[in-house]
Amino acid sequence: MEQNGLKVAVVGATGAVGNLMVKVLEERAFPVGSLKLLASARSVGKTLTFRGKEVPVEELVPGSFEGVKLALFSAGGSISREFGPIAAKAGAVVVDNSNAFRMDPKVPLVVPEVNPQAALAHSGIIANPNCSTIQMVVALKPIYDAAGIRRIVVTTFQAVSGTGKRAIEELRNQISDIAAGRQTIHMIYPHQIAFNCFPHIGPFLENGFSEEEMKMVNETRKIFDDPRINVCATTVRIPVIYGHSESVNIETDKPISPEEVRRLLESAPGVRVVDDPSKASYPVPLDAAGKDETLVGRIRLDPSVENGLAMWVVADNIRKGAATNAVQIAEILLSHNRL
Ligand code: 25A
Ligand code: L14
Repeated sequence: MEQNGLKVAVVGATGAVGNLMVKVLEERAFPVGSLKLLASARSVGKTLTFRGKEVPVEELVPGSFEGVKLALFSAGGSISREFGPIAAKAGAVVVDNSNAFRMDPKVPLVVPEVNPQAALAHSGIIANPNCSTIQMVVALKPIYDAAGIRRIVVTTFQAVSGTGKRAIEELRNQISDIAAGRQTIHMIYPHQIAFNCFPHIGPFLENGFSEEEMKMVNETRKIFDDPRINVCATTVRIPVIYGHSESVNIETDKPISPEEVRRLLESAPGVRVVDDPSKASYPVPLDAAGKDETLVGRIRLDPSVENGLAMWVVADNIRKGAATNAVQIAEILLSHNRL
């Protein structure tokens, strides 16, 4: 079975991100020899289609990783903390999509367009950053290299798919309930999300920021390996299913014009510039959904500070923000014969 490829496991395969990981492995022709789909006992009996074949979902147990070379995890932090080290000990390289190991100094935090080399320094576990951080740093990397970045002020407009399948259902159900004149119910979110928005993603911390906001601060510094970058984030949930949008204001060390930024971004990996506002051309989540690129537009000077720039960044949060980024990390290892 494995002579034509590697044994690959997907943990959390029945979830919103895990499902897409399976699809992205197929789309990108990743050399999978055999695929192990793992989830909780609740999902045993389900199957997923991979390369036209039905693959059964198995229960995740400590013995699941025998012979596995690559394990993609997306079943939440507690599962990663418990089973990530077990998979690594069994000889797999773990690419973990949860928050469990991201700030661990021994664990690389990788966005292939920004710090691909960091992936090679792993000791069994590599962390996939938060979706909001990934798309922002993909867009900022060319500017960082050309002019330095000292401060970022970002406001996000985040899709419900980041929270998982049950949040997608909650938004859909509320929309049908409203259309039918029924009362809405909310179980996943603290408020009705249909026809609403709220600045509340993850729990709030003592400093007044939410966990999601502090992920953007800390992960950005780690990925750029630059503790000097100041970040102030406000993260907002909006009633969109796929695709996070971000209003990003930056202060660079050196002056750089919007024209130069546009030129740099036009040749940057993983980026597509969509920036002709007079024709109503700017990134929107419905255009980013289902694609792997980070869309950037509304690039303009911010005259309120020295060396200020403003822009609008949109990407599919469960593709580039999760599944695609994880598979790209595995591709880096593969290209260095490290799998
Ligand atoms: O544990 P945490 O940190 O609080 O977070 C867990 C959450 O992280 C989400 C994930 O959403 C989950 O809700 N998540 C993952 N990656 C993310 C990302 N990048 C992310 N959120 C944001 N950004 P999900 O529903 O898409 O994925 C859940 C997957 O994890 C598997 N899983 C859960 N517990 C497990 C486990 N696998 C192994 N062992 C465990 N103990 C989960 O499998 C799914 O693959 P499942 O079998 O539990 O779920 C199958 C179906 O059941 C639904 N469901 C989930 N939770 C419940 C539920 N139904 C009823 N009650 C529940 N409590 C799922 O919708 C799925 O369809
Ligand atoms: O840390 O609910 O990767 O949208 C990002 C999305 C946490 C949950 C992470 C959401 C997740 C968040």
